[in-house]
Amino acid sequence: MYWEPDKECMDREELEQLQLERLQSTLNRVYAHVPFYRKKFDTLGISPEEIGSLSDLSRLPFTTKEDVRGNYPYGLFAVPLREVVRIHASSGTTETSSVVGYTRNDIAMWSKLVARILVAGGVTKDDVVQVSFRYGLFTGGFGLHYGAERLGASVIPASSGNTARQIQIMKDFKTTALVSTPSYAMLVADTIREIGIPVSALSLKYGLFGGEPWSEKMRQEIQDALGIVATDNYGLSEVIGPGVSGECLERNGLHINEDHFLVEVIDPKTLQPVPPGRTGELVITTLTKEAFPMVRYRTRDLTSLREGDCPCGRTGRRMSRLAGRTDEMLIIRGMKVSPAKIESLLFEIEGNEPDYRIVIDRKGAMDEVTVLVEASGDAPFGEERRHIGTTVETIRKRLTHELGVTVDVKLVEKKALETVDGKPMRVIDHRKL
Ligand code: DLL
Repeated sequence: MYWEPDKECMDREELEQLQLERLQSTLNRVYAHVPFYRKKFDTLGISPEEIGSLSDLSRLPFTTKEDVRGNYPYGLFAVPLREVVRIHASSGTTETSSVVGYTRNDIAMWSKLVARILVAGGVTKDDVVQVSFRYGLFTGGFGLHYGAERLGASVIPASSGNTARQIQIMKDFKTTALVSTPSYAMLVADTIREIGIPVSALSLKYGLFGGEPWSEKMRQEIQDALGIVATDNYGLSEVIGPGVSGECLERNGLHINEDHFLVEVIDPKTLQPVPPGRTGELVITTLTKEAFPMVRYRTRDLTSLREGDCPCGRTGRRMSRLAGRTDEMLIIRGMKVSPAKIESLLFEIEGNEPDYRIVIDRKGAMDEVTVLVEASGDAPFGEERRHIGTTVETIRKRLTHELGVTVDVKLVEKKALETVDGKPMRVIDHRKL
């Protein structure tokens, strides 16, 4: 089953011709409307007209997360705000987040690509789809919602949280497909077990999960506990949100929507392309986006391109499930949290940099974050005990507010945080992902 068979099963040569045309129009668009790109191209002495083949792409500069942040909030938009009908942002509420915009055409295209992914994962218009991604600035909720609606399924915008109620809805409304982060699906599975509802009382058939890494073992657990077929789908705000790639029911790699995204996999050190099958950093160029086009965006996500055809008949190349990231970005309950951000917040609060450690645990299905902060002699941590409670509370509130995830803060004795080879262990992740 396909959503757009003519596009999803396109002949390779025809696809590459389409990609080239779309690449050229994207380059013209950014050169004309985004000073950041124009400056970069001019500095390198490249004009969009010179890009005459897909292999010329490697002459263009990369775009990084820092570039996006540096242009906060609207600097990389290629259309005036009056043409933007939706704004999303990656995790974080300050200038450290990426703000992205969509025109009406972008929303239509996005919905279509998400519909493709839902269909690849087994969903049809006869399904009742419960979207348990957060609705808000995060692209997960609205992205999947619009895609499922476009497909014609009956969509329940459950959003995340209140799991017992979600399960009640699932049972009463006869939900057939659950769409969420894999960790939320685990929580649903655990809660069902706790409440004592037999899986046979539910109508679930499919689960479409993404937004964070998850293992094959976790897939197996979710499938067994919920009696569903679970597929993985991938995307990121800077490129569009969900809808970049997704598994079909064969579950042997994620089909990339290559008529809308040009992908490269590079060695993050040499920045040279790596051959298919080899793991490297995924780099994406958008081909049809109007409001927020991206040229050679370094995703920091590690994957490899798969060789060979997929029995499902789709010709879009497949990428392997993610093998991690090149940076230290932590994904906690689907929220992206950077240790560097925690460090700079501690610095801001304290005026000097305390020793700290970030500890992540998974209790049941939920991620829990604790920041251990070392008391120092001169900073407020070292002051009398009565001040300590206030300091800890200040840090806890500030981190929770800025990071968008609840953080527990504990003060530890001076020099209590042991080191390895003299190096601090900043992050300890006890989750087995
Ligand atoms: O997480 C978009 C999304 C929402 C994708 C819902 C799929 C489903 P961001 O918040 O910008 O956007 O985070 C993007 O999340 O660079 C990856 O590191 C990670 N990520 C997303 N999907 C997967 C996945 C959304 N299937 C960042 N497996 C990306 C592993 C994933 N990591």
